[in-house]
Order: sequence, then C-alpha cells, then structure tokens
Amino acid sequence: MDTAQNQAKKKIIFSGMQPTGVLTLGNYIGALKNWIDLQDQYNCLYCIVDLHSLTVRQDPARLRKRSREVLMQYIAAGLDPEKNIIFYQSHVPAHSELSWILSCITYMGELNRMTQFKEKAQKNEGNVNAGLFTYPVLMAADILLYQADLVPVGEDQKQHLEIARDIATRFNNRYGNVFTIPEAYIPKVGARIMSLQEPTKKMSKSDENENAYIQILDEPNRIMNKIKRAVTDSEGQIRYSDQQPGVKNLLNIYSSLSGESIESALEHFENKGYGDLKKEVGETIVEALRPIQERFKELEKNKDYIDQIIKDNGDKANCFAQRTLRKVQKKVGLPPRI
Ligand code: ATP
Ligand code: LTN
Repeated sequence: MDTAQNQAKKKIIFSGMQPTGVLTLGNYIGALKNWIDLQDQYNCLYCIVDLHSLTVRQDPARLRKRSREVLMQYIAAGLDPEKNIIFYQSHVPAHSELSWILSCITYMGELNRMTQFKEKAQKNEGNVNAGLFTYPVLMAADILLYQADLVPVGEDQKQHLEIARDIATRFNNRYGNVFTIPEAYIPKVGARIMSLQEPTKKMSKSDENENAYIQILDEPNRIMNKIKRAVTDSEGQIRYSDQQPGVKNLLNIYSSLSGESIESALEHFENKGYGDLKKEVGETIVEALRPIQERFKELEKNKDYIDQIIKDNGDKANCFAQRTLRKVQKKVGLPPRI
C-alpha cells in the first residue's frame, strides 16, 4: 500500500509536452511511454506546456482544443490521473513568475548556444520572438518549481536539461540551496524517432508534411500507408546502420514497441525485404496504438470527468509550486507579504 511515508520518500518526476498538435509516435516512444512506466515508482507531475507553445504562432481556438486533447491523450496512453498530477502550465502562474527571476541569472551567451532555438528561428524566420529565445528558462522554471529529481524526455531535450541544471546550480551557489538539481531520463532505444520522409531529421508533430509523422490517433489505414511511404534506401538489406537511417528508424520503432532488442529484431527480419519490414512495423504500431485510441474515444464522451481533473490537478500543482516560489522570492530579496 502507498503509505504517506512511502509517498514522501518517492523521488519527483516532472515532464511536459507542447500542445502544438496531436502527439506523435516520437512523443510516445521518446517520452510518454516512459512516463507510464515510471508512474508507480515516483511522484510524477506531467504538464501540458501551453505557454511554451505560444513561442510559435498559434490559432487561439485550436490551441485551446489541442491543449485539452493532449491532456486526454496523456490519460488515454495510460497516465493515471489519480497517481499523477496532470495539469496545464498556464494554470499555475508560478511558472511565469519563477521564469522571470531565473531569466535574470541566465546569460544571453548560454541561450544563444541552444540548437532548438537555432532550428526554430530558422524555421520561423518571420517570428524570431523573445519567447523563443528564453524558452529554456521557462522550461527550467517548470522543472525547478517542483524540485524534480528526474525529467523523462527524448534526446532533443538533453541540452535544455543541461541549462536547467546550470541555472539551478548557479542559483543555489549565489543564494543558498533551494533547488534540487534535476537529471534527464532518456530511453536507450527510441530517444530520437526520425521523420518518415527525411529520416535524418527528428519526427515532429508540427512538421508541415503529414506523411513525416504518425499521430497516436491516426487510423490503422493511415498508419499502414504512412509506413508504406516511409523513405528507405536502395541497399535492399535490413541492417541497423547510420548509412541506412530510414531502415534504422523503422527498426527502432519496432524494437521500442515490441520490447524486442535490436539484435533479436535483426534476426527476426533476416532474409526479409523492406516490404515485410514495413508491413510488420505498421502492424506493430497499429496494435500498440489501438488501446490508446479506444480510451481516447471514451474520454471524449466524459467532459465532466476531464474538467474535474483539470481543476483538481491545477490546484495541487499550484500548492507545490507556491512553496518553492516563496522560498525563491525570499532568497533574492523580494519583500515579504504582510
Ligand atoms: P514541436 O513539433 O511543436 O516542436 P515536438 O513533436 O518536437 O513538438 P515536444 O512537445 O516539443 O514535441 O516534445 C515533447 C516530448 O517528446 C519531449 O520529451 C521530446 O524530447 C519528445 N520528443 C519529441 N519528438 C521526439 C522524437 N522524434 N523522438 C523521441 N522523442 C521525441
Ligand atoms: N521543451 C520541451 C517541452 C517542455 C518540457 C518542460 C519537458 C517544456 N517544459 C519541462 C520537460 C520538462 C520540448 O520542447 N519538448
């Protein structure tokens, strides 16, 4: 039984995803699937980082709808709202408040090195806003507010975790120990699922080309078609090699979802062709996503249940976040409330 004492001893996990679209197979394999495996051993907070998604121009009505859908996708994928605190970032004002304070101990030079900023700035040439630049500071605030020990993310977020650790260490050295120094938790296989159309680029839910990603709510036919169209190569041999990024990506997907090691997957596909590989990978994806899609449909009918989760979890998160924020405000010399 989970006694209060056990609960208190458990380490803390924090992670989040942007509501910039329906979650992809990359989000699922790189992060969400791990979150589900971790929910029993840790005290977990899983956030829908809606403020982060404002760094790229969003249609307001769509953003609102997508945010709610991402929350439902978390639950449909297996996150138990009784065990985890699942909430919207914007419902906890402390994220923005801490972010400001942390931005005053973060250097332009550090932020300038972030590869995600460089990539997104290139992609959104007409909208290189200040939020895009300070994005990692808000992410550090997300994590540090809850004194998280572990942050389960895909490989692309490794650099952001490093800067969060640097900011936390700097704060602690300057003002005294307030923050736990968080660690990234990155899966061994599947930490970087690649685009199905350009397998040297990461699969991203905001890619313009719909064939580049699989959404966790894609219908079986669509999944099979997208996999059939996935870019491979002209080698004709199934090997796990950087020279064959398309095939390697399919093997990673297969291995993460089936639980088979890469070695045993290679044995399994020995003497088979790309057609067989694609068919089996497609079927494995369809089967892995089927229960998620069924639960999602159920949740869609249950508006009150979702509303209640949003409210209760937002309150809980606020309560934890305030504790850290107050300590920080005191340490940096902001006047106490009377
Ligand atoms: P966007 O396209 O809006 O930038 P995204 O699809 O890259 O979004 P995020 O919301 O930024 O996804 O990321 C949520 C989580 O999913 C993070 O932990 C991230 O590391 C992980 N993730 C995203 N894409 C992949 C991928 N292709 N492979 C593995 N993990 C991924
Ligand atoms: N930056 C992440 C999303 C994100 C996040 C976080 C992840 C925002 N805040 C805190 C882990 C912890 C991304 O772009 N994938």
